[in-house]
Amino acid sequence: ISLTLYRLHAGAHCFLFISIIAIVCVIIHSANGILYPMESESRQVKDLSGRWRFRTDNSSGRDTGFQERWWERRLAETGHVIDMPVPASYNDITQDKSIRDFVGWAWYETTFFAPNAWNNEVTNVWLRVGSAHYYAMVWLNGEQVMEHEGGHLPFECDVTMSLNFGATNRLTIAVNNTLTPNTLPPGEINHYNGKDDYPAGYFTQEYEFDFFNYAGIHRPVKLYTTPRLRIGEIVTSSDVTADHASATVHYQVTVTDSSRVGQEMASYNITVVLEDSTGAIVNKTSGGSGSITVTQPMLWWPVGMHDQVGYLYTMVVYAGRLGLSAPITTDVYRLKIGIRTVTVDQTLKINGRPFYVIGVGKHEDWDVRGKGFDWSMVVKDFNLLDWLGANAFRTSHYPYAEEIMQMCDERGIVVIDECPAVGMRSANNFVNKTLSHHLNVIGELVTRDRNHPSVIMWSVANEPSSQLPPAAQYFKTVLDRARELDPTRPATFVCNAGYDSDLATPYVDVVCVNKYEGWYDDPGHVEVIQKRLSYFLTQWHEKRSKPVIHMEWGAGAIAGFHSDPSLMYTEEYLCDVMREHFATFDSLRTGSNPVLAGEMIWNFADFATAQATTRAYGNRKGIFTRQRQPKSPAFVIRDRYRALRNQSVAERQTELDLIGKHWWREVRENWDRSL
Ligand code: GCB
Repeated sequence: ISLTLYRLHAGAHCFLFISIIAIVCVIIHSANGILYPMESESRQVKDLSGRWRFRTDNSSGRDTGFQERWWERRLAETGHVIDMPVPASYNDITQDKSIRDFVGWAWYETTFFAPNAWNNEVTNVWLRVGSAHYYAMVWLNGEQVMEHEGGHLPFECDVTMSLNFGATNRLTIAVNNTLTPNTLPPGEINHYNGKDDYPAGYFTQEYEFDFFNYAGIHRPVKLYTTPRLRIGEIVTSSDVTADHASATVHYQVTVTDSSRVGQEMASYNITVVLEDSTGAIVNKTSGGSGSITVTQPMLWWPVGMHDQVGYLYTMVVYAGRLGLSAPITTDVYRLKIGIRTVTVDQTLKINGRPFYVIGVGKHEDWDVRGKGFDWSMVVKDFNLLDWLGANAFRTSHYPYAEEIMQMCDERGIVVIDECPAVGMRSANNFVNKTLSHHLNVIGELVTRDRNHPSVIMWSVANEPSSQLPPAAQYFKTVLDRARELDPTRPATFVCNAGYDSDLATPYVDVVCVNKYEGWYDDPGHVEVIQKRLSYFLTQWHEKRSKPVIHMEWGAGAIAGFHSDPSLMYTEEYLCDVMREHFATFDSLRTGSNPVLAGEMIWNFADFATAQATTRAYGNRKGIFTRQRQPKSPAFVIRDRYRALRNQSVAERQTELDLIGKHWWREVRENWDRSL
């Protein structure tokens, strides 16, 4: 029995929740291993997505659910429940404004059947929540099994001991979307107590980031089985020789054995087989860590750099116990990997070749489902990226669903993978409490995504007030942590402090900057864009001597608003802003020491924000509407991105031709010599 003091809000009128919770099973939501649930000979997956039961706790302290211990009985017995899809944000599902704008604990419940076949000596059953925003507590059959802070990242635990096998099980999840100065992203609750002109008990949640704080269970909740002796974590990386003739895949496998805690690794047998995309075996080895040599490897290339993009191998890992005569395999896991390198010198390089980013800033944001994972929307977005000719996006401003990362691997879309540290605009965000959570989040993010070849860089934050003195040490610490956890990728944060005032970019590997020339700067004056933007980007480059990516630029354009000559908010205005930016980018991306390593327009599509006088039904900087229809600027950017993409394919072809000629000359010379 443990006493959990649960403090949710900073400030004098914080909600203080006291709950006595019996914790029977060990709570595991470790950064040590959180492999995506995959089926195999030894693993089964059961998806609990669907229609769950739901209610918000509308009590003034939002604590009735804890006082009345709602997890101990059917949610419907505690009060009125409604249908709620999982995964989805709950905000836009109903016609009820109080649910859309709800702040506090929202309660979810579902029931499922656990097959008797899972009830045996050798099987463990895991419960995994893909993500829930922001703070989640999970009970199975009335028993607390997990809690987790932070949206956008998965958490899981072993629920074998809490399940009713051959019977129905009740799963209760309470989710709280309250943000404080120390959450990521941060926010604040403003109470209006003592203000006689506001209703009694009135409060609002405020935040500095520019997207709606959607809440709920955003990604699928799954049960999956593993043998007691299971593969807990696989870490891979690769080296490629300069001539691309050979590669080495390094791996490390962690095995855990819940039936024999403390067993020496030496008593386990691990076999690693590398298969090509047809399933043919390339090479194999054994042991908990080691490397595999691949001759003439098919490298992982992004869109535009090769005619075969997104090539993936499968690493098949077998783990077992050493038997008396032969090893006994218990667990099998198949991990898709790509062989590629990322390096940064004067510019950003993939497999030793310069890579120029032509991308978009995105959001997980869709009509009705909010930030809820939805295959139709996800596949549509990838088709639009292809239509545009983009080769990259940033997971602005939080980690995206694992399924999205898998599609990036397959489609050769490069990802700059971002932490949910956005809106850190005041000094009280740069304190130890936030820092320790930030370090945890980086751990969870890197652990989840480090095997994705598409991920080429970690972004630890977006637009923090990096001109404030505490930001320097703060960001040095988080950037170092990212590089320590993953020495194979560069790390950065996205900066909008001035080149003469920022204190934290000395610690990044690539300078990533946001600037809205012609919009927030010099609004309405497209005629100054080229001169001012070129000056700005060149200053950054000279100041830090690192490659620069222009990570956000753009302008609001409301679909259907037109004017010629253009005016702000019309489609034509964004087209004009684009043309001026493109001319500038072209002058800075070429030459022997190019200033620019990439460009990303903000944003891929219109998205929901908090209501504000500066936001007309959300943020309208999308080149697509929120319903994914193109505005006229989408065609302008498509012309550019497709031309750049085809140009790099053509450049690559020239290289191949040269290699071909070179090879033919060598054959001829050898032939001549032998005659
Ligand atoms: C920014 C932010 C992004 C906003 C954008 C805007 O700099 O990084 O989250 O949505 O500006 O449109 O204001």
